[in-house]
Amino acid sequence: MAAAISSEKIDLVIYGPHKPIVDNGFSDQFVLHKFETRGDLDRLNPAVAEKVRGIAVTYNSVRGDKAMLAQFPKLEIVSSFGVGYDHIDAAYAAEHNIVVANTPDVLTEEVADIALGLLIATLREFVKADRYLRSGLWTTQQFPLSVGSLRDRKVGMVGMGRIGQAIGRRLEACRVPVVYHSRHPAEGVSYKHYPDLIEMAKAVDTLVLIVPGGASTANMINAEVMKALGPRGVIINVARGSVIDEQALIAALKSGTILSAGLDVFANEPTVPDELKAMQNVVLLPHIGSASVVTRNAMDQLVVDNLKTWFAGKPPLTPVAETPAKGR
Ligand code: A2R
Repeated sequence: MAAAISSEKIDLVIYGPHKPIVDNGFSDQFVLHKFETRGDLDRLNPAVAEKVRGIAVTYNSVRGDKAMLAQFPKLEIVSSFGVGYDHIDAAYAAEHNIVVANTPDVLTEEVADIALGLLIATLREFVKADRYLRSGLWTTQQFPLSVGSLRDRKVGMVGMGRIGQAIGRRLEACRVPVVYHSRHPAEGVSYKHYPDLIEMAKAVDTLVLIVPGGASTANMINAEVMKALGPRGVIINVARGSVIDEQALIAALKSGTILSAGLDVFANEPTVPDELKAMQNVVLLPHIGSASVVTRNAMDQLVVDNLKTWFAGKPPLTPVAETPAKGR
């Protein structure tokens, strides 16, 4: 596929919520067609679809599924916001010679911060304590001692990639022992590797989830894993809601099969089950792992830069594994 270094205009679709860095990031060599929702996109003029060569997906609330991608016969690249790209059909893209790029690395430390913060907040009951103070109860009695503590814990990481390793570094600084489960041992990582998730769950009391979403990890944290983790068990999820069997989690939290959970992601965002919202032994965050101004700006910029780099005739900066953009 030849690069387009010419005066010819390049038609791009900007799909998803408005982002100033994306909206204003392209020179007049590009013609931008903006669609915030699937409903907007369904009104796309077929004559425009014929010309589109690149798509920026600005948030994972919109999906680059097969039906969406198939509308664009000349599509070369989809540049997607976020490190997870389970909302993009990368297998379809690979089959049709379309490159998919995501935004890894620039969010690694931010998400790792949230994971450690959520773990400590869950164990030491920050949110409950804050409510306690605001309600005026502190003036009459001390806040009850927390059952949970980081001091006597052993963490089993589920996923030991870029973000998993950044979380591991933080746990080491806290002097917490770390082991991990993934399909293959991670290169250059000295923590003990468990090829079997149940075996690891039996050996630890805390799981921190940081694997991709999608079919291969769907509901991998199920009732059996929670039972293996046991009544001191704490689960922290900064991966994808689909990784946990949410109904099994609710049942395990209610019955005391595990102690507590800290969740930044949910199966059906932004809807969160009322049963979870009613529980005292969970901390619930509205998917804010990477959600600081500085990190979100860096992610938006990388969405733009992947497209610009591609249309300058170079490989994208951060293609996903399924579409490595070889030979460019
Ligand atoms: O399984 P491996 O050897 O490919 O290790 C990867 C692991 N992983 C899995 N572990 C168990 N069962 C699976 N089916 C499975 N699929 C992947 O997850 C690796 O250790 C880790 C992914 O690491 P990275 O690709 O470096 O991703 P990063 O940047 O750490 O982000 C992880 C996820 C994103 O995909 C978003 O969903 C979320 O964090 O924000």
